[in-house]
Amino acid sequence: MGSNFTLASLCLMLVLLYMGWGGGRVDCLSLEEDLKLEEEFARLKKPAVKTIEMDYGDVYDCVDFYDQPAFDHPLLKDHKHEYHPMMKPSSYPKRELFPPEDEKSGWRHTSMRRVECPMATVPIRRTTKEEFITAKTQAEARARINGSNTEGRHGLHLAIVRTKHSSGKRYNGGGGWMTVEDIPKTNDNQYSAAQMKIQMGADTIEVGWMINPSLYKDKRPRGFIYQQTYSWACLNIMCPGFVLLRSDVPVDSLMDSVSRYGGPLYYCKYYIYRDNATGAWNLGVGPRNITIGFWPQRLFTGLSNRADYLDWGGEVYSPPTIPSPPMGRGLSPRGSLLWDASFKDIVTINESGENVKATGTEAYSDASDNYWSIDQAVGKAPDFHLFTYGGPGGATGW
Ligand SMILES: *[C@@H]1O[C@H](CO)[C@@H](O)[C@H](O)[C@H]1NC(C)=O
Ligand SMILES: *[C@@H]1O[C@H](CO)[C@@H](O)[C@H](O)[C@H]1NC(C)=O
Ligand SMILES: *[C@@H]1O[C@H](CO)[C@@H](O)[C@H](O)[C@H]1NC(C)=O
Ligand SMILES: CC(=O)N[C@H]1CO[C@H](CO)[C@@H](O)[C@@H]1O
Repeated sequence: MGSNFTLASLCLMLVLLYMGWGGGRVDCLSLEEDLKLEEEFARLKKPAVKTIEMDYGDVYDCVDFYDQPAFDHPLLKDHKHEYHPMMKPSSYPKRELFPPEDEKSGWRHTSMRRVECPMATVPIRRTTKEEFITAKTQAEARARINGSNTEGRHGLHLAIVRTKHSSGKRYNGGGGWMTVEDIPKTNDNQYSAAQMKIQMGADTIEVGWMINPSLYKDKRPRGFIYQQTYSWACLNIMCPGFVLLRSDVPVDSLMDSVSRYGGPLYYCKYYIYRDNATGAWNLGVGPRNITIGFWPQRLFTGLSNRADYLDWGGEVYSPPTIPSPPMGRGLSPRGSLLWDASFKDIVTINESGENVKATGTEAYSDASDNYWSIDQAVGKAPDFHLFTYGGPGGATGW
């Protein structure tokens, strides 16, 4: 459809996407809403210094650091010269707990595809308007839930390990290793993901990988980020806020290797930590925790300080009338690293900025006929705090 995408086709698409959301709430976009969407989509187009086509089909525009979408944010646009592409976190969390990669243990780090953009530019994946609408619809469903409370109209389900609100603890972030899985039964308009989330009040940051055929036109896992504040909720960098730093690591990298039954297991590592000097939330990925960017403190009200909630685990989305997709390995977990999708070495960063194994957590699923998580709690090296999760899916309704 591309540029001759009409109002009528947009309406039809939204009716299809929102089908069953009842009450005639979102039957069709008003002209005003369509103009707003058109404007948001147009704003994402940035002048490219160079364009790179990947062998698997994704196209990246290398955009000058100062032209990136982050700086369209009303709270950032007058401050962009406080930021520069060579920025580094002012400090890192203390007490490295992460085990070194160990071939003998049967798990390996998945490779994340790099993009060779020139220095001082950042890679931004080109999206079509249909992909933009898909991502927006999914982000809006995501924004309807608060923490792990999925009550209400959404089509989103979780099987996670979470911190308890009642603990009263405050966190400077968290991290963990998550297996990367192949989930071929994820259909159009659905996604199946593994994620880590931090939250305070309405502000949420989520990172991980997802299989999302309508967004990526294939069923391969890619990294993702999600941000939610009182004014925005979006996937990746489809709304302003996240400042990309690296010219070679996009937020939505393709992950080449997926885990197999009986091994080898492929993991990716994610890390979100609050910079003590600037209040920004840094995103680190990979075995050497490369900082790929950050969310500046100015964006947030809740997360302008520390987080009070974290969770890790599987997340799926489906329009509520369509049975939800499988999660993890697509079977109920047995509590075995070889047979289940898993997270290992989940950590929180405590108030003094030190990595600690996540303690006082609980397993939770909102659709306990379809998805489960088994929290094996705090253990020894090399897995530390481990849990497994997954399920065949098939949930419909809210
Ligand atoms: C989300 O839930 C938490 C804990 O129950 C609560 O403190 C917070 O205000 C809620 N946030 C929103 C936006 O409803
Ligand atoms: C953070 O963790 C370290 C290491 O376990 C501990 O020594 C320190 O007291 C903790 N800080 C807080 C505020 O709990
Ligand atoms: C933040 O920095 C201050 C001053 O350098 C230091 O005293 C404090 O321990 C740091 N806090 C964290 C969480 O790193
Ligand atoms: C946990 C953590 O952040 N570890 C390392 C991340 O990378 C920096 C820079 O390479 C190290 O100094 C940290 O120890």
